[in-house]
Amino acid sequence: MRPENEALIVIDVQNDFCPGGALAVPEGDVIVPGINALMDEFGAVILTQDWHPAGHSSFASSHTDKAPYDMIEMPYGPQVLWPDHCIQGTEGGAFHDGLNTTRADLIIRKGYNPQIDSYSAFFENDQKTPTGLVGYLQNRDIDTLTMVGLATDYCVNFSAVNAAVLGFNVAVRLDLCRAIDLNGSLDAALSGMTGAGVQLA
Ligand code: VGL
Ligand code: ZN
Repeated sequence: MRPENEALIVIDVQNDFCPGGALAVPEGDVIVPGINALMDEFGAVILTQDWHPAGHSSFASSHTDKAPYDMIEMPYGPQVLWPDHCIQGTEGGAFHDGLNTTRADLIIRKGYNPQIDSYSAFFENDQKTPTGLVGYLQNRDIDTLTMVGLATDYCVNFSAVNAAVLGFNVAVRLDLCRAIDLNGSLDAALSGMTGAGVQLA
């Protein structure tokens, strides 16, 4: 069954977030077969792709005297600085080879604005600038979302919380996500998602 009001949103299953990548998430690749299998149960499949220009402001290398995983204050709030990752057009930014991209109805790219990071599939990290995904879902009368992918505590978390606040029914399949887990970020994400009304499955 593929209910037309239900979408599977696959977050950032890209080479740089998998073992061997620039911002490797432990076991990031292990979830790929399960995600492919789950696609059969949804009327819509949407992939997101972290897609940064070289020199992006979220990269530690773009700031003097900063190292990966340091925090800085951006005009829109605190921001973790990352290793260079998911640069537009690179192999690291490409989807994992095993991911079924054929089934995708829409691929939404994010993080292309040099000045603002974008963890969420819905809004950039200023929590204001839209990616366009809300309009797409509303136009297709999709009201129920299941999220899977990388990383549980960053892009999945921000996408799920934004979706719940926007009024979508949202579930996260934790068995098909993997986390970065930086300074307690996974526990914070799990309680944040629960508090926002996201179903953790
Ligand atoms: C992500 C850090 C930086 C993610 C993306 O996909 O969770 N994390 N860019
Ligand atoms: Zn990124």
